[in-house]
Amino acid sequence: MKSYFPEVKKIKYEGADSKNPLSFKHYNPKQKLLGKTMAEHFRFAVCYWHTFKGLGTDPFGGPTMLRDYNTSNDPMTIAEQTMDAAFEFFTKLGVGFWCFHDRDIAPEANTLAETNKRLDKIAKHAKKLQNDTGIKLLWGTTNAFSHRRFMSGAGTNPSPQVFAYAASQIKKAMEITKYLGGAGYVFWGGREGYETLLNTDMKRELDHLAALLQMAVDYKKKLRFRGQFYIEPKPKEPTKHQYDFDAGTCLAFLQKYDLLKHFKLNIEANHASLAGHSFQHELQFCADNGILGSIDANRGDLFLGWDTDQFPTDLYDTTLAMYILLKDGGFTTGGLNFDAKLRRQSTDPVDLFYAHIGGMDAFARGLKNAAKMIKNKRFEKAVNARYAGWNRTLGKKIENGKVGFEKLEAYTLKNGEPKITSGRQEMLENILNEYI
Ligand code: XLS
Ligand code: NI
Ligand code: NI
Repeated sequence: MKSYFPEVKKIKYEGADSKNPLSFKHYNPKQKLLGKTMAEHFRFAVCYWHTFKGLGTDPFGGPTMLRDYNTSNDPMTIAEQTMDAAFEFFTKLGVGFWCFHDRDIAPEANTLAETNKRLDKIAKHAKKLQNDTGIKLLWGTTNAFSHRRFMSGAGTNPSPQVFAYAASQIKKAMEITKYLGGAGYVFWGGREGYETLLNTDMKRELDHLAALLQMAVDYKKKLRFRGQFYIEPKPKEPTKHQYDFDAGTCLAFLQKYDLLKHFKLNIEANHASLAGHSFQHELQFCADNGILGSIDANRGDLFLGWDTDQFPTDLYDTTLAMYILLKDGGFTTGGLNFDAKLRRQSTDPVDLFYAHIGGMDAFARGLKNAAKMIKNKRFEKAVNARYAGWNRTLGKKIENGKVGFEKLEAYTLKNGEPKITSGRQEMLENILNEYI
């Protein structure tokens, strides 16, 4: 088979002293920490859309990245060659998983029936490559946002005909995901949101979105697809108000429409920051509510207000994310998907390797740091000490509902001014630096 990355051999772990940029310095898939290998902890996945279909375009210019697999005049030849290149890349990088949108792997044809035929053909090819390489599908999803028919949303579109089209597309994407043994299926509400209330019935749109998800739940049962469903929050872009704003908004939506038992969340770092939250905040919120499912790893830019989807390199972020994930028990069906893209000027195929190696090493360092933080219990002890009052008489009575306003007033009148205790933030930040 033709090689699309001939200059790269299988990436190996060479240790922190290696000067080889095409090696892992920290990600050692076989190294065990807290009872699991690094590979088991992360379940790393490569995304198909940015990595193989994103070629450096931005609103001001076309592709900058020329790829050998992208040169044919026939769209299905391109699709097959891209799939070959993708599996060569996954294998050389040494990840266990991949993720895709239906429209990433096979281009749309003139009718839905023709498009579905193309999908079947390419899925067959993908299945063979999965079998040959042992690489698995972390999750599949639907692109119901790029085509012009979806300009006003998919499930939240004012037109029931567009709703029907979206439903048909999701049905097929779920079937393909099941066929490829996907461990999950993601719903990212591409254009589920609005620009102006002058033309929008928000309540009705949200009812429709819930109806679409309920249909997906029903069909999942019928299909006997056992993968986990995820919703991926994002506050804005492409629309001004996206309905899946953040983890809290998604939780309320799922509760309101009685869908909570069928979904977990897929938390993306850059979406968290767009919502005005830290990545860690969103992860902790999910952990606290039992809905932490999977992660889209990337990062934004402090000075840019959109989803820049850069590769993660910040060790504070990776350390704190892994700390929360480990304390939550780690991934089950989920994994760590690099929903990240090369910068427009990183034009060479080899740049894809540098980017992913950097992300995997940054997370490996985060994992090692977090494992130490968990073993040493310094933060755990500090938090426990801060809340210790809740384990004593007064705190217990409040937590157990044994007292009300009158008894608390009597207590306060008797005991006077509460004792003030320092939060010790700077000291704790200094301790965190000892681990980084
Ligand atoms: C876009 C989203 C998208 C989802 C999958 O901002 O991150 O890539 O992960 O549809
Ligand atoms: Ni994403
Ligand atoms: Ni994104």
